[in-house]
Amino acid sequence: MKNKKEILRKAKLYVIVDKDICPHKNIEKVVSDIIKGGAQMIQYRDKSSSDKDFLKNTLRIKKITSSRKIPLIINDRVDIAKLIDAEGVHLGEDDLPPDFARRILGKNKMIGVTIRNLKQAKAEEKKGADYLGLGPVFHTTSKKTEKIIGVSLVKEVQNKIKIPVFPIGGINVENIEKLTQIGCTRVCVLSAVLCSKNPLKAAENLLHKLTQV
Ligand code: TZP
Ligand code: MG
Repeated sequence: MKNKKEILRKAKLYVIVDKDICPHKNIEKVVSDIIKGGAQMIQYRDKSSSDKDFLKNTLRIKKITSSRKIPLIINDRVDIAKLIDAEGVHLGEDDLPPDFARRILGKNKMIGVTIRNLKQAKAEEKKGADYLGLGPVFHTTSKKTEKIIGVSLVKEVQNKIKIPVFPIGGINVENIEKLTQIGCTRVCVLSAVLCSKNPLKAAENLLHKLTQV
């Protein structure tokens, strides 16, 4: 993997591939299409598979992301990320604390953390997170979440935090301009790309909006 800071600095479109939400049968093709569409980071999320299947799925996806030189981030599972030599993990409140994950993965891997407010953002930045996922910005059906944080908080966090902040939650091609208008140059999306009939085109369209900032 290239320098993680450089990858994150350039990353505009980060797409979560959730096995349970994906309507397409061939997940490897979807990953490949999303990358063709311009996604610069892929996260694999899977809340239902057995350990064995989780490992099998991530190994398959890793082959594709590695051949395209796109970082693969594993949701929740630090052990699997370590086993498959993924480029990083994404952790939430109920997962291993990021500083402990760092002991397993080492300093060269990316650790992303979900946060909901500025206080959490500052705390995770200080503790050594590489990037933050901030949301839900808009209404989402992809995750059981508390209240929507709104666009103004994205602006505040973005202005006060040095590491990359990816707004997440309900972002799509219709509302992404609400974020680009406040100077946002990167987003993390799930259903807007994964649940599209044409994930390649959906990724392309979002990336196009982000590159116009
Ligand atoms: N974390 C906060 S909102 C969310 C996650 C994983 C779901 C994002 O999914 P979508 O489909 O882009 O709203
Ligand atoms: Mg989690």
